[in-house]
Amino acid sequence: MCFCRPFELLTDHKKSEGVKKGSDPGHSFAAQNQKLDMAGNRTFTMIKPDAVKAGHIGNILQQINQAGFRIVAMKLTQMSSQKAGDFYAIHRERPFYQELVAFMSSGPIVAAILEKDNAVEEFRKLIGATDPAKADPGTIRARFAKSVGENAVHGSDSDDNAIVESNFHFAATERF
Ligand code: DAT
Ligand code: MG
Repeated sequence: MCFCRPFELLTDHKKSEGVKKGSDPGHSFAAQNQKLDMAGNRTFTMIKPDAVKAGHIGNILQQINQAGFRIVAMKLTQMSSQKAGDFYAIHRERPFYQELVAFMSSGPIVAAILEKDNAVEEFRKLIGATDPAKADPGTIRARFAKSVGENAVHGSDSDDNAIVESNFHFAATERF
């Protein structure tokens, strides 16, 4: 099976940042359907290696469920440094890029697609600011993150990126 087919669907996502094309476990036709399915009500998340190592998977998923998100897809997986580099390609010029890629490939993560009305914005509120020291009390990052670099969870920053990032990690047959 080849996952290297160019990902034409995504070329019109001018606002899309980060994830490189061509790393699609969902394949092009499936991805096209997912694009229709996801508009506005889905986001993509990762529970990052720090939080997985610290044993916070259960507590974080509980908080996500209690906030009204439905889990559409979920897996425990580990990104290679190549894959983490592709996922965060938008940040490649930033001084913390190497550190970010090393950290995100350092151990297992939980990747998931989540569903709720206005999912991207609602999930960003639930996780709090990038720097846990600035995150509102009770947010996932305030509760579980160690530092700005090791901040427990990822959340997509736009509907377009939610689609791109979901397609990066999940095939159509892995979504329910
Ligand atoms: P967010 O994850 O809140 O969307 P971002 O997209 O600006 O934040 O950055 C992506 C990740 O990069 C972030 O979750 C952790 C890391 N990062 C951001 N700013 C950093 C910094 N100043 N030092 C180290 N890592 C940083
Ligand atoms: Mg971001």
